[in-house]
Parts: sequence; C-alpha cells; structure tokens
Amino acid sequence: KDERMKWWREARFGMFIHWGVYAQLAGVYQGHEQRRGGAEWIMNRMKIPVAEYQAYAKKFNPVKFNADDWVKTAKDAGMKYIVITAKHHDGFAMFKTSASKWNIVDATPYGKDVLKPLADACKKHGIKLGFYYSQAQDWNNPGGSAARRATTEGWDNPDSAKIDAFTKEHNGHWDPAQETKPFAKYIDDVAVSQVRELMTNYGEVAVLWWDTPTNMTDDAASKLQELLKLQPGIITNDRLKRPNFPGDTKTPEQKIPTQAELDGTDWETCMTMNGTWGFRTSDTKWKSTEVLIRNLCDIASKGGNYLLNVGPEPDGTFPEESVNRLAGIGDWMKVNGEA
Ligand code: FUL
Repeated sequence: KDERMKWWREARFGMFIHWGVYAQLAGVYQGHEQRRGGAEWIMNRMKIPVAEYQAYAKKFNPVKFNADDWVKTAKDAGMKYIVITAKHHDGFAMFKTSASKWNIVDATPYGKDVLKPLADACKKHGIKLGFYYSQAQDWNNPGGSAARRATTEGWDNPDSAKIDAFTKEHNGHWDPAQETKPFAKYIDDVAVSQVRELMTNYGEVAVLWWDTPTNMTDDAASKLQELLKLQPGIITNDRLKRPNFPGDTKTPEQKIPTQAELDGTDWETCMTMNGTWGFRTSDTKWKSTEVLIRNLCDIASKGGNYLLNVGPEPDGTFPEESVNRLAGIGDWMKVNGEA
C-alpha cells in the first residue's frame, strides 16, 4: 500500500471537477432558484421529472471545452492530480458507454467523450487523473437510488406536499420512471458495466472516488471493488459502502480536520471555492485566494491533501473567478511551493 500511496502522499494538492448536465441549469429551474444544496443536486432538490431533465442534455454543447487548457490551469496552480465526475448522482455519463444512452456521446449535440481528451492531456502534462463515480445514487438510470430530500427544502413548488408524500412511499424517488428496475439490476447493468469501461478505456486511472452509498449492499460493493483490480495502482476513498469498505483515504468534506481528529489514515479534504460543486450562476460567495492558500498550508502541514473544486460552465470553460484564484495560488506556489 505504501508504494501505491507514494505519489498521492506527496501530491498535497489536486483539482476536483464537477461537470455535467446540471451545469446547463446552473441552479435555476423554471425561473426558480434552487434553495439548498449544490447546483449538481438540482434534479433531486427541485424534483425535476426524468424526461424534463433529460431534455436539458439536448442543449448541452460545450464547444469551448479544451482539455489541454484545463490541465495546464491545474498544473500552473501547483496541482498534481485531477478527479472529475465521470458520473454524478444525475447518472449522466461524461464518457462513451454502452451501458446506457444517458451519456454525453448519445444524448447531447456535442456528441464527444470528454474523459478521453482529458486523459490524454493529463498524460502529456504529467498530471494524474482520477474518476468520481456515483455508484449508488442515479436519478436517471432506472433502479438507481435517490437520497430523500423534501421539496420544501428546495423551492416553493405548489405540488410539494404531494411530491413529498410520493418520495416517502418510493424510497426517495419522485418519478415512476426511476423505479422500473430493482437496484441490484441497476448495479449490474449500469454501475458495474460503466466502472469496467472506466477502468479499461482511459489508460492509467489514479483514483476512483466513490460517493454517497445510499442503499448500497455489500454484494454490490464487492462487485465494484473487484473491478478495481483492472488498475493495480488505483487509490480509492471511503465512500463505497460503510463500514466494510474503508478504501484508502478518508474524505472530510468542506472542512479541515483538527490535529486531534487525525488517526493516521490518509485523508483528503474536498472543498468548493464558493458554495456549490456544480456551476451555479448566482453563487458569488467566493473564498479569497488568501483563504485558499491558508487552507492548503493548514492541510499540508497536517499531512493531508487538498482537493479543490472547479465547476465548469456549460460551454466547457472554467468560471473566471476560479481561474483567477488558481492563478493566484500558482503565483504563491512558485515562490513557496516545493517544486
Ligand atoms: C457529496 C455529493 O452529494 C456532492 O454533490 C459532491 O459531489 C460532494 C463532493 O460529495 O456527498
């Protein structure tokens, strides 16, 4: 394990990227602002019907996406690795997959896999690439699970009471289309197939970042974990299924542990620069460059890694605020960083 963890322990600083169809909505549905949660949660928080959400993919056309630019931006900031959402809770695959039509190649006018050019650019620039994969929650592929959130937490939908009663009866689902398959079948048909594709088609994969084990079973977790053998050097986190699948790293979210909280396990703080993971137009609560640098120092001094998020815009560019902050961190790193 020590050998496998070597680069990661030295890395200290990485880029998290949350990108998908939700960037198209950017925190607004039918003129209403989403009230709670990250903008990547908009489908669940505002209980958008499956067919309606899928229609947004037809507008998703990130023609300004340039993998080389992204990787250079990360590298210039002093980051050593990138973890991108291959599939978030909305189930949308940002890659070519034969397991579901709900993917960037088949469902958007853009029609191209974005992980492939990113993998190539990372290789070219010496940056490690990891994939975030929402293994349990999947709000579009039938059988995927859905964490229960009341609509009243989200917005003043006139049908809130009715919808909330429905989600209670239907294990968090709000659209009958989400329930046409059992969870175990979703795992076999979609999650297992797609993780196999991710482990096979993109060269070296440095990290598999699982998330939110809603409804996960040990059986499902075992199948997914088994696939990681396809990437002998891969590092995984602690979110596949608790408590039997601890992975390699702990994942404090939006917080930095105190010295007393550390127990010797490798850890990585993931954090947003504003308040959302997915791009949101109205979120202007940006942390200052100085705060971000202080966080990085605090984390590095305690032996952890800092996975700092960027939520790209629907056109495929990084928000200007993120770019400016990353450049500022890069300037500081050139003077104070190790190499
Ligand atoms: C959370 C997710 O639900 C968020 O959307 C985000 O991906 C964050 C890193 O993990 O648990």
